[in-house]
Amino acid sequence: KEQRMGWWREAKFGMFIHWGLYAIPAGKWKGRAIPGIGEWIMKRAQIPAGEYAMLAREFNPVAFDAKAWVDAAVNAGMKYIVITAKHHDGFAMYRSKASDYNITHASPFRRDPMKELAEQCAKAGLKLCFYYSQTQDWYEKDAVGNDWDFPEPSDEDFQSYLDRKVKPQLQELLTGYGPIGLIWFDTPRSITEAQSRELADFVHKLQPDCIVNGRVGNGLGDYLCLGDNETPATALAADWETCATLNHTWGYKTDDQSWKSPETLIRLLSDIVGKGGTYLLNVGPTAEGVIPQPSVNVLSEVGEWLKVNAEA
Ligand code: FUL
Repeated sequence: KEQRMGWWREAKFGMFIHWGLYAIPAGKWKGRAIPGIGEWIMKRAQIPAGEYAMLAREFNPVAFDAKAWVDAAVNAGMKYIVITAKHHDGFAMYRSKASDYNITHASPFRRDPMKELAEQCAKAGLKLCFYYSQTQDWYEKDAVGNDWDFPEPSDEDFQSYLDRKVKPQLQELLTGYGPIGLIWFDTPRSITEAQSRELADFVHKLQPDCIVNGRVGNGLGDYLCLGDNETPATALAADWETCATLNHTWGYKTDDQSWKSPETLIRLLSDIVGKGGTYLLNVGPTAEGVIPQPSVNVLSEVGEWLKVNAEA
């Protein structure tokens, strides 16, 4: 564990990227603004899985440029990227053989954005990491979270979803994209201790140097992951991370343009790092594949400040 934590303890500042089908509705469904975080629109508007899946046919982010994203992270002084390989909506944002519900199979785009990001990260010396929603998957009847299409699963159902989708997809992510810095699990919910351990061990077996975050559940992560946008009042003894938004959503929402100022971000970064933590700061690219320009701008101002003020 000490060995795999090395790069992360030095990194201190990373880019979180929430990108998926939810960037198409971008907060609005059938003309109605849906309150709350953008990537939760399927749940908040109780969209039937079959209807939500139709978004895949429209998803064609031709403006996606992996180098531009990596440059934005580097210019901000960030050292790693954590991108949603699969969020709660269940749609895989990479070429997956384990499930057809993925970007190269179900969308006209055909390209594998994770491959392109892996190449650019390797060139720039950034660690590439994957977000993977292990418990909630609103597309799968055997997973947790979609109680409008499917009743909540039994224990056997949930285990079969782990065996059939989660582990095969983790295997793909950990064998097809080079060295992965970290798997960022989320919302453990009802996952058992044995299942959290199974996933953590599975990751470590495939890539011993790959970290697992605290949200794998049951205290089995390599580091502590605080609540969304949470910062502690005082320094913590353990390795810990704050994940946070730039505005008020993770996934892109047209109506949320209230970006934090560079001053606020610099204050937060100094506070977090001063207390021994790591800051994972989110951007939400559009359905065209572009990180909103105001985000790029504030991040580059933070980077300028870091160049002048941070000790090597
Ligand atoms: C949460 C998720 O439910 C959000 O959608 C987001 O991914 C955030 C980082 O973690 O709890």
